[in-house]
Amino acid sequence: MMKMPLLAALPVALLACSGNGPGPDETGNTPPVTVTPGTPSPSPSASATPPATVVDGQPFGRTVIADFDAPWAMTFLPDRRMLVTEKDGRMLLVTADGQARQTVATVAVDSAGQGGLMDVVLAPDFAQSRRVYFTYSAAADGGKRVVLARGRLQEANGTAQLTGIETLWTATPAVTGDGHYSGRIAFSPDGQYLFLTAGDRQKFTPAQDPKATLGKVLRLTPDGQPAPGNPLAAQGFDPAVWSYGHRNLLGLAFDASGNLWEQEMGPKGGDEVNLILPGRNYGWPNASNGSHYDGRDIPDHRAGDGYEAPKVWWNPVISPGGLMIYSGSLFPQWRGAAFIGGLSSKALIRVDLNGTSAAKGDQWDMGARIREVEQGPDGAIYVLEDGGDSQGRLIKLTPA
Ligand SMILES: [Ca+2]
Ligand SMILES: [Ca+2]
Repeated sequence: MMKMPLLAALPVALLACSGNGPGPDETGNTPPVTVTPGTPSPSPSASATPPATVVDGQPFGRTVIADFDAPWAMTFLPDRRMLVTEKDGRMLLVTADGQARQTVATVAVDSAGQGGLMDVVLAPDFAQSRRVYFTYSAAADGGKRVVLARGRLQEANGTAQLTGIETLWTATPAVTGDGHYSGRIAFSPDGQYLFLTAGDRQKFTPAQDPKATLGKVLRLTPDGQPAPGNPLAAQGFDPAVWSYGHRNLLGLAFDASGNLWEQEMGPKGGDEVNLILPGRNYGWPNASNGSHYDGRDIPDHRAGDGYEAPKVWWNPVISPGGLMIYSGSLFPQWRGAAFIGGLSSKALIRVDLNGTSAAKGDQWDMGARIREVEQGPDGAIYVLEDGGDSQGRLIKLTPA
């Protein structure tokens, strides 16, 4: 059941053009078009990186740890327990073996469409502060927006609770619609800065608007203020902006050298892995190796167009849902590689990083939409199935 033969896996990759699947999906501006095998892919380009081979679940041994209701993100505590978010607003504290759980917070979220409780990350000083950072979508004047908040994980007599929850930052402006919130968090390796993604909310042009924080990577202090010295503040941008021209950024992670990597969903084609550099413009919606769902072309990334081109891109899309850069010992051959959870592609995807360059690695069929990828304290790779509006499993991957 969990391992699919190669022939069964191929249609999954071909259908990934649709960028969709059951449940809420982050790829589409309009209802997706199902592309049948053999349809020419849009926007062919000589710069295409070669397609990764889709293989079955090898070389992994798989252990199902637990089930959740539409899980979105997870992170490990120092003691190997886990915090897991569910779309409807629950944050759960789960034992390492998955056998016991308790709700530590129920966040008042707007969970329509792609909205809900999203990322969860520990403060760099969690051992002392017990602080937990998280993102969610909420209604506001004028529409909806993504919110960054934090609280303290307090435990007494076997009961854990997230206390003193405070809102730190909200995306502006609030706009209508239920899509492209993004909301991924990554602390800088020195712990001084909190990087956060805010998606274009399916409104396209805010990604190029200096005053909007939509379609941006933000750099904040741990208290949620725009970080001093952000690269575009003097040019009239919102002072929180670190980079811009992004679409739907569902993965953000630093590598061991301190490079910041981001992945985002393209439109019809053109999912991207980007190396995030301060002040740079990544092109959306003016440049993309994909095209609009209604068939209109978007100029591909080209040298000299003024936009940062992706280091790796996919056409057909993989619909990247989560990003982890591996540093463990169980898979020494992949230390330093990026792992991406694929939604429409129902895959785990490896991207090999080498300094500031990247190349496609394997794409393993997982038989389910993968929302989140984490490295465990044991060096195993943990994946969370999206589950759409139903159950998603937490699966531990170890060497076969
Ligand atoms: Ca995570
Ligand atoms: Ca294009």
